[in-house]
Amino acid sequence: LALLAELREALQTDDQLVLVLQPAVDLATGAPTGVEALIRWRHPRRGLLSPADFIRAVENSDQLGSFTRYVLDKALTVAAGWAGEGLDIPISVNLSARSLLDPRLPSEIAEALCRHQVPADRLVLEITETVVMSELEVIDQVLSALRAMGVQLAVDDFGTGFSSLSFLARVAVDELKVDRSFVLRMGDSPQAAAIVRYTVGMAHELGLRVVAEGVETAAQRSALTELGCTAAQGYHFFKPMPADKIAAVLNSLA
Ligand code: G
Ligand code: G
Ligand code: MN
Ligand code: NA
Repeated sequence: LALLAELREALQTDDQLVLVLQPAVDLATGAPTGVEALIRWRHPRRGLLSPADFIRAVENSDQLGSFTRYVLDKALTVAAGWAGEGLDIPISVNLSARSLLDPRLPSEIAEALCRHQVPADRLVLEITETVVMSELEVIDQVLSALRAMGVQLAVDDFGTGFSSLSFLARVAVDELKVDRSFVLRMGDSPQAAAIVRYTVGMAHELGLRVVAEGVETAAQRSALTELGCTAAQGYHFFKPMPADKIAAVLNSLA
């Protein structure tokens, strides 16, 4: 509870919660295909916190809405800056599945896109399907409204949920992100390699973009290329970086 009181303050004072940004790249050309926004909490006493340390508490509190609006606002501020530099690269934001239960979300996102003058298709919402399946009925309308606006949807951590394929059959998405656990084991596990190959093939057959996550080595990079994967993200290419560094990196790649 102390943590939530502190978060309320952090959301108001606006100096503790920061986004770091990690580009994904085209494996053939090295050009950036998108940038994922990841929140960090520079806590004055607890040190640097990852969302893993506090997101569960936020999701179970009345602050999820303001937290989600805060992250979207920060991410769209960054994206609006790129437009000024002629970079038309989409920004990806991780959404807690629970925030999709709020019927006000689409109109809030529409308002934020308008305020920042960012086209809807420059925003990708990453959803982890594991959490989402249980309440799919409820979120269906929210996701449809977002898609109707032109916002893009990505399935994050694909393959780790129990219902990945049911989710895909049910919800129209634009992108699959192959979970990094498969990328990590691909080299010595035929099973993991088969899962990656199959996911990439299915994504292409469905007309979806596919991004492999957690690529840390050149060997993983070439294995992904052999499996037909076209885009990837991970420490091998870029670690998440502060917002003031990203534009220069994107300009150098584009
Ligand atoms: O960046 P890091 O590996 O610490 O992220 C840990 C987890 O937190 C990942 O599952 C990531 O998707 C999630 N995450 C990162 N930023 C955000 C955010 O802004 N909102 C939500 N809901 N989750 C986030
Ligand atoms: O759940 P999600 O895929 O959104 O989680 C993204 C998280 O993965 C971020 O917290 C980011 O810091 C982390 N990450 C990004 N690249 C790599 C990588 O190459 N290796 C590992 N282990 N983590 C990574
Ligand atoms: Mn993600
Ligand atoms: Na992921």
